[in-house]
Amino acid sequence: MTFYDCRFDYVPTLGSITSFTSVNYDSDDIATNVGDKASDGFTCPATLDAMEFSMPGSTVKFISINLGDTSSSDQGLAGYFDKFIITTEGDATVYDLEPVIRTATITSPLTDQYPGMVNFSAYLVDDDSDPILWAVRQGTCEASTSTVYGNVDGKNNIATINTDDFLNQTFSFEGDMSGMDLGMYCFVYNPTEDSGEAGIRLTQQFNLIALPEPLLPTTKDQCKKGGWTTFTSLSFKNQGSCVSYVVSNEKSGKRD
Ligand SMILES: [Ca+2]
Ligand SMILES: [Ca+2]
Repeated sequence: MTFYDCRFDYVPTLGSITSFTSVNYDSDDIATNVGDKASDGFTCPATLDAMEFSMPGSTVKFISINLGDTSSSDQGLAGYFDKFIITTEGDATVYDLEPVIRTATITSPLTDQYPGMVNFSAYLVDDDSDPILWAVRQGTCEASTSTVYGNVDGKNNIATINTDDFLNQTFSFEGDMSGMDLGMYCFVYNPTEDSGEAGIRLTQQFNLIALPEPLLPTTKDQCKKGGWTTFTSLSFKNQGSCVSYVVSNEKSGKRD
């Protein structure tokens, strides 16, 4: 293994400094500079194409794109890359160097939640993965107070975070809120910042509200025409058991 046998440098002549300039290099273009490993007894040709003749089966090991001047052969080179395209026979690969706009979004919870398991979800778009600080707080979005879940303020709840795709770094936590006081809560999703990054701290307020009262039948008619199936909290076996329920309730009502 060697770093390289022949290295072909292509240095663009200066284009405009106020707009982007397109530069094309073909494999039969004479390289600006050829790095030739001295000790191997092989003299590198002037073009990539010629490698196929002087050393059949040669391959391109890697392509490196440098910005700014690094040696006397590329002095004065200044600029930035917008995009580069590598074309082989019938195949073009585009590397478009748009900057990633760092954003985040909370996707759950909804504004109203019933006591029970509540899902907290969000995602971060970035060019790397940043540690996430998060909390669920009672009655406030303010830091350091009334935290019921999170990885701050002495809480150590573990959320499921997937950073495989930097552009969609997902966050999810299931919190059991049964038995908690009803009222306003706040989910805070706060990715930490690398130096130079704009701050992100998202909050989502939501209300923990009481479960709706179960519907109960009060007349025999409500049991008929399949009506008995709608009273799911009582799980009637059939219309008859629904009717019996109404009748027995009526009787007990009269006794009162
Ligand atoms: Ca970052
Ligand atoms: Ca932040």
